[in-house]
Amino acid sequence: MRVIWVLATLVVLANAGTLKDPPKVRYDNYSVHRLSIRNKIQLSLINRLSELSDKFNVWKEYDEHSKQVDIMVSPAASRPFQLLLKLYGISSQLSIPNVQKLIDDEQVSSRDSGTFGWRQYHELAEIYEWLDNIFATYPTVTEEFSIGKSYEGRNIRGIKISHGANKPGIFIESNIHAREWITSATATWFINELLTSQKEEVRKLAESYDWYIIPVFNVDGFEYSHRSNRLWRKTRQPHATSKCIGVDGNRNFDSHFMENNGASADPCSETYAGEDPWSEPETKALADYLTSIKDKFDVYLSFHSYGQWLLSPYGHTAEEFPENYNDLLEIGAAFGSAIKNLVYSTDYVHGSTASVLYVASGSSVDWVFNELNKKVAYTIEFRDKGNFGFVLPPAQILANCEELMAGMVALIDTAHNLNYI
Ligand code: 0X9
Ligand code: ZN
Repeated sequence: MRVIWVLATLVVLANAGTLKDPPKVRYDNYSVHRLSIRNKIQLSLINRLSELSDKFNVWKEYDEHSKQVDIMVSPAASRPFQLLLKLYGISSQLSIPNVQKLIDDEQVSSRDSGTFGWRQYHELAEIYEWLDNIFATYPTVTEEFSIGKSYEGRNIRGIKISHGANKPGIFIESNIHAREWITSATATWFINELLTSQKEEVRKLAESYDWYIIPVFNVDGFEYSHRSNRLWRKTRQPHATSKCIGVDGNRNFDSHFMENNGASADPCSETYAGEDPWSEPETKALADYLTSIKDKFDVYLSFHSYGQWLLSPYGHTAEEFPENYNDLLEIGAAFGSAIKNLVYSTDYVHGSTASVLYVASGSSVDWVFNELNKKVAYTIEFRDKGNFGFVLPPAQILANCEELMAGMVALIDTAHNLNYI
């Protein structure tokens, strides 16, 4: 009897295992194209394509600056896609011939032996284990915090680094978009630098401010992007009325929610705003936490990829600009030139989200700027310009980190000189 019981349990567990870990989505011969858009007709065709069919996926929406769109096309749709481009006179460049190859290369690249490092991307469990180690190693200057739990019940953890009570604070939120793995890789590296670097400018950053950093905000989506679908962006809460899952966390904040087409009402869209602001437990938890510490920080940064942009408010309109926009531009220029001066000569473009990129409503940065009145708030879109997109090779993690540090030193310095922090 007992043997049967044990066998039955094993069968159930085995099935549960397969249910939990379905095979990973594959992107064999999916290609990414950079399209140059010259008029509204061309743009609406491209936007319709991605709405109508899952054979197309926009990686980077049209922006006024480059007038380009990055779109991923399934192999089955490749020929009709080429015909449509010809018909509508859209010029295009192939930027990634086979997305699966990039995903495979990302996995086989040299693994750090045993220890946590920045030559590879890590899963959530590894990042949390590393965080535990950090708290144990630096108990006097670090403090653990948790903003609450995700839809699937994971802890959304953060670290506070402080060298004395009540210094001006800087808050970093990272990996709200699941597939943007470079963001948590950079956030963890940055935490490590604040704690270990001997460079004078880094020590000054670390010791003059209180740092609040959430390396992986969209924990469910991040886990899903590792286990099932490398290109997952949204949260993981299902909807009552649609088979599609999740919300774009960066459209779910209660600031100009859904305004000016800056988000989608379609649950299957990558920029679905959710039925209401705060429909996602994650965004609600972050807003509550930020509100509870609103007197403790002056600068808010949200890490994203890709495109090499430093984006300030507003996201919801390109017609208006914040009162302190000139200061935001000055800080942005300092960030950009610090990065440009490094050996990689990487170009970052800065400006308001809606004027240089596209209208994006209900983002975390705009909510913090408008509702918590934090007047230095930026989205940072890390490397690259489209040759790798979200699947930035692990060999580039450290270069991106270096760029972030140079940009951060300049950003905080300039914000300090302008009396914001
Ligand atoms: O669309 C977004 O949410 C961000 N770009 S991404 O390609 N990483 O998805 C831009 C966010 C812009 N920020 C504000 N609206 N403030
Ligand atoms: Zn993003």
